[in-house]
Amino acid sequence: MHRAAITGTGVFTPADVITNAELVESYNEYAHRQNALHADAIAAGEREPLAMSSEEFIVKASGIERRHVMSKVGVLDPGVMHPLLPERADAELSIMAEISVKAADEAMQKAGVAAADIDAVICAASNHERAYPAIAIEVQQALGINGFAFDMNVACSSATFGMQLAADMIRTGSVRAVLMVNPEITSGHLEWRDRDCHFIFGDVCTAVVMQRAEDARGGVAYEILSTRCLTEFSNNIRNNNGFLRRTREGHMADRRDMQFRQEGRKVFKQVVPMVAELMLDHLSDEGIAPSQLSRMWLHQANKAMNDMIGEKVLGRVPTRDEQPNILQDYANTSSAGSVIAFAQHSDDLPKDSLGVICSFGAGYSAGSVIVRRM
Ligand code: CO8
Repeated sequence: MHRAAITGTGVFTPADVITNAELVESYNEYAHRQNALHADAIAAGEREPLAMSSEEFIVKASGIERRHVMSKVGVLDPGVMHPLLPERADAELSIMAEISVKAADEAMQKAGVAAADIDAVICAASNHERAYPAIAIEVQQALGINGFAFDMNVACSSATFGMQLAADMIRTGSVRAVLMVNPEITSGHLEWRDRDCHFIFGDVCTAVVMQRAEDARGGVAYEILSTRCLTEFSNNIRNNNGFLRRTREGHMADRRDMQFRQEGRKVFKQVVPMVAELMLDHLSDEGIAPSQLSRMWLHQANKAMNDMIGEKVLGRVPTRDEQPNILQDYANTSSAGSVIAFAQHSDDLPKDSLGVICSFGAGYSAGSVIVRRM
């Protein structure tokens, strides 16, 4: 058996930024227009008026201050309320592959590896822009990587599940090195017209190079000591869009359930204990006391949620150094969130420091990856 290690990370951050102020202004204008359009039905008591959104609520409920998106123009246009991304010809690099290549370039450069050193590409994300061919195979071709590639989707836990897969393949010897990319264009499936969730998500792409520990070339590297994945079915986070859509009567209409929807309160209450228990059991089974952890890189959905999980795991409120958040700048970037936190806050820890990368989300799904600085 070989030892597996994370040897490089990359983050592609889209240039467009939407502040809470901009978001709330456009949503409220949309709500005013809808209320004016349906004024008679509202006056007759046949329809509820849309309530206004507020910056104060967003920051207090989530900790999110801004988000990056691939294109802000359509999102902020009260007459559109979704991103507008030009269609690309089949011969062009697709948008998910393009941002994957950008993040991968950084991760491979940090790891000091060339395309010839990689044996497999995994594209792990919440949604893929088409059914096939796999985005991962397109990335493989664009980067000139040999071997094989495939897409996988476990929503917000895609990256940690991808790490488990890659680590297992490296340990057993079927590959020497894996490139995982997490292109999350969440703006495409977020319902920007719903004030309960319009502030939650942002776009990004992360990439992680994983290799045999003995192949690490001296940059920042973390050995993957152990991984654990968990799923438990729940309809509390759901999106009904899919390839059977046109087969179902009425499904081509503008339906709310074709975008992301959730019971946010229920998710909060059910997922916090599930994740804390997963992390504590995982650490205990590996003989690691929570007090030995130098850092936790958690999924970036909600600041209060992370505070509660961190407190349950450590038995006290973690410091910002022990549990860094990036969600204030990126919002929830689904599977990429814990990887951004790791990429931006892992250079400074001394050799032998222990940490956990942990994600959680739709499914429900949760993944815990225990790492040690090499
Ligand atoms: N402005 C002002 N008021 C608002 C707004 C708003 N924008 N939105 C809601 N309110 C009101 C509500 O109507 C409610 O009013 P009232 O008390 O009168 O009923 C009040 O504010 C409180 O609302 P909530 O109870 O909903 O507020 P919470 O404190 O629970 O906060 C959150 C809402 C932030 C959604 C919180 O519940 C949360 O973060 N929950 C966990 C969410 C989570 O982690 N989800 C994981 C999903 S991510 C995932 O798995 C990936 C899926 C795939 C990617 C999809 C890409 C798009």
